[in-house]
Amino acid sequence: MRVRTMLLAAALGMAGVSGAVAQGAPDLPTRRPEEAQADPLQAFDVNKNGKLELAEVKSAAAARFDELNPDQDDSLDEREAAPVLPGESFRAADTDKNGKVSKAEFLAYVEQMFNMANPDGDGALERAELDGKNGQALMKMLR
Ligand SMILES: [Ca+2]
Ligand SMILES: [Ca+2]
Ligand SMILES: [Ca+2]
Ligand SMILES: [Ca+2]
Repeated sequence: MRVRTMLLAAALGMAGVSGAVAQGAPDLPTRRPEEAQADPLQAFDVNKNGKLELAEVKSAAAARFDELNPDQDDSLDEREAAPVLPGESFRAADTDKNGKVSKAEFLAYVEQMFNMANPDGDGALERAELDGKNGQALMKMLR
């Protein structure tokens, strides 16, 4: 009886362990991109110095622009830009007021947002700046 109970416990224990492993395994491929999404610093910090320089932010913004512009006509109309430039921000970014946001306009707007998020003016966004309101608004535009 005693042995049987122990065997049963061992069997249950093993089932528990293998169950956890089986559950963990399918998560692994998706976990890393999710972490990168949750942490823009890791996702965009190309030179791995723990902060985001303007060049890193701009190259991420340029990639995002291309992603939003499948027709490749070098500008975003209001509908294409909606995920990153809703309403007023679209008109603010469209500096020549032609109803479209070109890549140059988009990058100029991103640079303004970068400067707002970087009050110490040291050319890079540190963790605390990224976590601030302006830093988070900027990061939302990049993914
Ligand atoms: Ca960096
Ligand atoms: Ca377009
Ligand atoms: Ca324009
Ligand atoms: Ca800074």
